This record gives sequence, structure tokens and C-alpha cells, in this order.
Amino acid sequence: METTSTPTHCPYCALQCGMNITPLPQGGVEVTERPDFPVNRGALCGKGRTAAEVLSPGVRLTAPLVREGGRLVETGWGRALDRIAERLGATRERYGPDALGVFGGGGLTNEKAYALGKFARVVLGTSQIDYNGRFCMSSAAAAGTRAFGLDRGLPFPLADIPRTGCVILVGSNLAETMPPSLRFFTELRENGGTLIVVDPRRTRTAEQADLHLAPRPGTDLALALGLLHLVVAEGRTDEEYVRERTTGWEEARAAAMAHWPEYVERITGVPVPLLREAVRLFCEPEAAMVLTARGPEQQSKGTDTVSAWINLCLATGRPGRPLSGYGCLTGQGNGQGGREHGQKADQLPGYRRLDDPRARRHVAGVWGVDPDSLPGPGRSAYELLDALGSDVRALLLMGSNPVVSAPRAAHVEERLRSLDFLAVADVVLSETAELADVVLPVSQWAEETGTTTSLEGRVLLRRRAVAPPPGVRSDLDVLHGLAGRLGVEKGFPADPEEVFEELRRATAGGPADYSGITYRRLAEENGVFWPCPEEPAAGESGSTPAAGRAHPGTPRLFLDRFATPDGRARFVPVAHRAAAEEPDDEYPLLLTTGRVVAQYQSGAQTRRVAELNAAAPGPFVELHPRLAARLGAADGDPVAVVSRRGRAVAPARITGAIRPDTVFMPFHWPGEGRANTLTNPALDPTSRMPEFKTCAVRVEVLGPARPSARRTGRAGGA
Ligand SMILES: Nc1nc2c(c(=O)[nH]1)N[C@H]1C(S)=C(S)[C@@H](COP(=O)(O)OP(=O)(O)OC[C@H]3O[C@@H](n4cnc5c(=O)[nH]c(N)nc54)[C@H](O)[C@@H]3O)O[C@H]1N2
Ligand SMILES: Nc1nc2c(c(=O)[nH]1)N[C@H]1C(S)=C(S)[C@@H](COP(=O)(O)OP(=O)(O)OC[C@H]3O[C@@H](n4cnc5c(=O)[nH]c(N)nc54)[C@H](O)[C@@H]3O)O[C@H]1N2
Ligand code: SF4
Ligand SMILES: [Mo]
Repeated sequence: METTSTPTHCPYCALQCGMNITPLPQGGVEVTERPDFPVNRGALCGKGRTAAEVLSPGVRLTAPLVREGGRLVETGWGRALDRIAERLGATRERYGPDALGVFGGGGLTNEKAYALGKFARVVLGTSQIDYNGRFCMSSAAAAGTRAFGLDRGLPFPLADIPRTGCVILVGSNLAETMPPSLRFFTELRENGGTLIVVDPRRTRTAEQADLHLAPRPGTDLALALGLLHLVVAEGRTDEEYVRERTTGWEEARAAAMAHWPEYVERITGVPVPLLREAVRLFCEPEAAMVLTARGPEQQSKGTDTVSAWINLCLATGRPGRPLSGYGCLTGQGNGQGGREHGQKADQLPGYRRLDDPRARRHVAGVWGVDPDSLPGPGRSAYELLDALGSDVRALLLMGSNPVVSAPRAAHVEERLRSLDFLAVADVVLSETAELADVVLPVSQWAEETGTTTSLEGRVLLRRRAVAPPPGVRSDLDVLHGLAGRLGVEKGFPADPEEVFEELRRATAGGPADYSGITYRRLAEENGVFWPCPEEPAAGESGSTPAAGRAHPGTPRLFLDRFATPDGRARFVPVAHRAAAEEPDDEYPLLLTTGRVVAQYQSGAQTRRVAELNAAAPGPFVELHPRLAARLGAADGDPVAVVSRRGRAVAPARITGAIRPDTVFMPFHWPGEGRANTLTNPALDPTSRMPEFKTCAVRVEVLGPARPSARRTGRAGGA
């Protein structure tokens, strides 16, 4: 049995836990432990453990569907692809290429993300492509690029965490969102290091902390500035580091000095003594880190907020020093690679910029097209969704379920319905696929080979372990079939390794350089960290890089210099500002949103797994006991949460773990309890990230629950 199992990685989050897949004698496969992968050492969360259930033909799509007389009916592949090509072609003919939209996902492999970006620009000729990663880590990416000249979520491996002195974890609930990673933080504390968690809720992660700061949602920017103020006031600045490795300190310092601790306490609700304690814990050890996740990032000021945390790290001499620095905990399975290879509105493969003439020449050379034929930057994800049915008339969507996951979701759903034509490729009939004119059933992680890049920047090989059911094809096959029908016969191979070989050339010499990485190496090593140029280094010439000695990859970035022109990190002066929507008489509370351990994202996959549904059966609204008492709500009572966008109904869950001025909802479910009916699409001016983490709401109690309905909102662990 051992010999038949295939080592691979989980289909879900960015930890990309190693797992083995073993075929069962009676059919189907089993997920088994794979202790040789150092990140999770065999440990899996409930989602990873049960991932094989979504391979079962009973829960997934196994034939293409087309809309006939209002209903989706089964059809053949030829007809489905013909229909899509014909409708995209006709729309382009009538309205021009920018009437065609493409929406991708951070769960797609590097090969798929690369091929999708190329398909949009070369086959469709449209600028209108973006993806769900815009809703994920885009603020951290923008701030990282601004400060360091490069965005790789973690500039060091997770294995460095246990050996640092202090970690400030800002708005990450990794005990639920990446459970096997908790081990690194437990080991940190066993080694005498300290953990500070910043979260308006006392989460399972916060329970592990030495110090928990619970700011009002949307005030992390003020919090970070207050800490920096104290660093300066207490003489804890690392003057030598600031002089030698950074620029812009004077302006950033002046901006922070305007944020007095007492003023910050008023904004955030975090008492001054706790601010002082945080500064002490962070500054005393020789090495320390700040890690951010979606809490501070998914705000209309997410980029400035992350810049403020980076400024704190720079002033105390952390980035580019051993066991120290700033990192972002990227979320989706290929959240890192998915943001590097061109499905982003402003981007070309290798993390190149679409508005950079040199980058255009290089990539156009690899693609065999005229650089001037490449469109310019397009709209960001929410702006693209908002333009559906007006400027953008037809959409191809691959790897996202925005009906559940986009902000102001009722409006987005209405925009999707107003399209002339919608094609969706998915593994299951998601809520978004239900609206499509054509649905294509595609293969999944265990059924196809491809690479992902984990939150550590580690490029990994997922291997095909089983054949997909008959009737199912890969996303690459879909793009191959559509390109041919739209008159581009070459350049869209269905074989993932062939795509990867081209991706290597397209990324050569770019910021995210994969040219030294091959499938063969990935099969032999436990992943390779980018940048990994082929040596001798390939230039921007676009020719096939010459074979040479293997570059070892780059687990740790910035040790000698930052990726800026002068090699120095840049402080960015930032000041606190209010959320786009603050509470008032009509909407007196703050809503924040997030995740539970047993469901993944829009739930399209995990809501089809019985064990996960039993653990987390539906949405709920967390209310502090004082707020519940004031409203007259008992645990389990149905409550309506109302914002300027709409209304959602779910059972109350009363818990002392949340601030009394804030309510929390997880966003994994469609329908009546859809959290995104409420959220505010106010965008960050730089990253275009919507404000998922704070908006103003009121809560209405809808009367006591029927006895059977009580406690249904209880989600346990999985
Ligand atoms: N079980 C599970 N795991 C997942 C996913 C999933 O859907 N389910 N998704 C994956 C993906 S794509 C991502 S992006 C990651 C996300 O991983 P996390 O960022 O850990 O997830 P969230 O629950 O969205 O947000 C984290 C915390 O932010 C807090 N928060 C809310 N508002 C604020 C605020 O204003 N400031 C601060 N400091 N904190 C705030 C919330 O209370 C929450 O506990 O998880 C990945 N892993
Ligand atoms: N309120 C609120 N909303 C949020 C967030 C929040 O914290 N609060 N977080 C945001 C974040 S961080 C994220 S990342 C988004 C995620 O939200 P979505 O983009 O909706 O993410 P998923 O649910 O993972 O959707 C992926 C879809 O692609 C399908 N799929 C999986 N693998 C493949 C594949 O290989 N090919 C194809 N074609 N399809 C595939 C799945 O079945 C599923 O339908 O949600 C965002 N929305
Ligand atoms: S933590 Fe993430 S990668 Fe690991 S098993 Fe769970 S979902 Fe999969
Ligand atoms: Mo995400």
C-alpha cells in the first residue's frame, strides 16, 4: 500500500500542508500523513483531512452545463466550448475587447494563473482581468512593495519563528485558519519568547498569547503609530540601522509623534499601560517579528496600516536581520504564486508591472506577440464586478465564488445576473456557477499536476494521484480549447509542465524569478524558495536560459540589501484616519467578519463535506453579553444584522470574547445569513482592497428561537 501513495499538498490554504494520497481498494482515495514535509510534519486540520470527499462524483460537477430556457442542462464539451467562444467572440465584435472580463483565483496553480493572464491579454485582448486575491492580501503586498521593493508574504521560513524573541500577530486567527502553524508559536513560547496578539476578539489564537490587545476594529493604524511613538519617546530606536538601511525616517517619525499614547487609547480602546508593555516585549529581545493577516489589511486604509507596522519594524531595526522582520500571512492555497504571474489587473508574469516597457518587451518576446498589442492595466476586482452588465458584457470566471465572498454581495449578484454572458469553470456548482450560461466541470488538486507557492514563498509540486471522473477536464484544457476556437492555435498547451517551462522563461530576470526551478527539482526537494534564477543568470533577453549550476533558492530575503534601487528600505509617513463608515444613531455598532476552522472561504467545497458541516453548520452573530442583555437577545435567538447595504439573519452566539461595541459574523454561507450582504465596498486607494473588516450596523432581535433552532449556530472545532 505504501508504495502506491503519492506525496502532494492540501487543496486549501496557503500553508500548503504536505499529505499523501493513497488509493483505496474499493475506489476513491484516502488522505494520509506525510511527516517528511517540514511545515506541517504530518499534521492536518479537519479540512485537509477530509479534502478527498470533494473528489467524489456525488458532490461535484461531472458534465458541462448550458442554460436552455432558463435552466442549466447537461451538454457535451464541444458544444459548451463552442458556445463560450462564440459568445465571447460576438461580444468583442460588437463592443470591443474591454467588454470581455476575466476573474481568476488565488487557489489556481501557478500554471493556471499564468495561462489565464496570458489568455486574457493575448487571446481576448482585454485589460479587464483581476482576481479574488485582491480581496485577500493586496494591502500587505502594496505596503511590502512600497517599503522593501518586493512583496513576498514571508521573507523567512516559518521555522524561524520559534527562535525569535517576540512576535506581534496582528489580526490573524491562525489557530483556526492555519492550525498546524500554531506549533511554531507554541515552540516560541517554550523557548522563552513572547507572543502578542492584536484582535478585537479573544480568539483561540489570542488565548495563546502573553499579551492580547483588543482594539476597536479599523484602528490598527493608530495602534501601530502609538507603539512607534513610545519607541521613540523611550529611546528605543535603532539609530544605526535606521541610518544605514533605511530612508524617510524623519517624516515617518514626525507623523508617529503626532499620535500620543493617550490619543491612541481613545481611538483604539487599548489602555496606555498595555501599549507600553507591548513596546517593552517587542523591543527588549535581539530579534522580533510582526506578522499581519486579514484583520488590519482588509480595511479601506489597509495599505497605510501595514506601512505603520512596517515602520515600527524598521525603527527598531528588524527587517533583513536574522530571525527578524515583517511578514504577511498569505491566505489561499496559491495566494502567493497567484499574485505573481499575471492574473492581476496591473501585472505580467514574474511579478512584473504591465506599465513597464521593459517588462512588456520581455514577456511579449516569450509570448511571440508585439509588445504594443498587450493591453494596459485594468480594473481591480470589486470595480470589475461593479462594471458587469455596463462596460463589461461577458465574463469568464475561474476559481472564485463572488456571490458569497465579494463585498456588497447582493449588488454583485445583481451585476452578475445583468451580464449578457457568464461562463464559470468550477469543480462544484457554486452559487456563482448557478448564475452562469455555461458551466465547465474541471479537475481538482489530486487529479492534476501543478505548482503552488506557499505563504513562505516556497514553490511546491502538487502531483496527480488519481484520474478525474469521465466528463471532467482541466482548466488548462479549457483555455487550450477556447484559445483554439478563438483563432490562437499555439501557446496554450494543456500539459502543466509545458506551461511551467514557459513560465520559467517569462519570469526570468523579474522580481519573482522562477527560471531556476524545474519539476524535476521540485520532485526531489521539499520545495524551492523564489527568487531562484537559472545560473548563469538569465537577462531580460527572453531567450531560453542556458543550463548551469543550480541556484539554491532564497529562503531569507533582504539580509544584505532591500529590493529597492538604493538597497534601502523606505519608511512611509502615515497618519490615522477613520473607517469609511463609523457608527451613528441609526447604525450604532461595528460589524467585523472572518472565518471558522471547519469551513473554507465561500464554503463551495467545504459545505459539501458532512464532517465539516456537522462542526460548523451555519452562520452566527457573535454578541458580547452586555450588548445581548441590552438588546434582549438570548443565545441562539435569530437576530437580524442590518447595514446600509442590506440585512442578514443568523442565530446569536453570546460570548465574552468580543468587544461590546462590535459584532462578528463568519462569511462562509450564502442566503439569508450571508455576511457579505452587509459589508462595505469602500476601497483602499492604493491596493483597492474592500473594507471587509469594518462597517456600521444595527442588530434587531427577531424573537426567541424555537427550541429546535436554539444552538444551531454552534460551530465546534474540526
Ligand atoms: N478555516 C479556514 N482557514 C482558512 C480560510 C478559511 O476560509 N477557513 N481561508 C484562508 C485564507 S484565503 C485567508 S486570507 C486566511 C485568513 O486568515 P486570518 O486572517 O487569520 O482570518 P480572518 O478570520 O479573516 O481574520 C483574522 C482575525 O482578524 C480579526 N479582526 C477583525 N477585524 C479586525 C481589525 O480591525 N483589526 C485586527 N487587528 N483584527 C481584526 C478577526 O477577529 C479575526 O480573528 O485564512 C486561510 N485559512
Ligand atoms: N466578509 C468577508 N468576505 C471575504 C473575506 C473576509 O474575511 N470577510 N475574505 C476574502 C478573502 S481573503 C478571500 S481569499 C476571498 C475568497 O473567496 P472566493 O474567491 O469565493 O474563494 P473560494 O470559496 O475558495 O472560491 C473558489 C471557487 O473556485 C473553485 N475551485 C477550487 N479549485 C479550483 C480550480 O482548480 N479551478 C477552478 N476553476 N475552480 C476551482 C471552488 O470550488 C470555489 O467555488 O473571500 C473574501 N471575502
Ligand atoms: S492548515 Fe491549510 S493546508 Fe493545512 S490541512 Fe488545513 S487547510 Fe490544508
Ligand atoms: Mo484570502
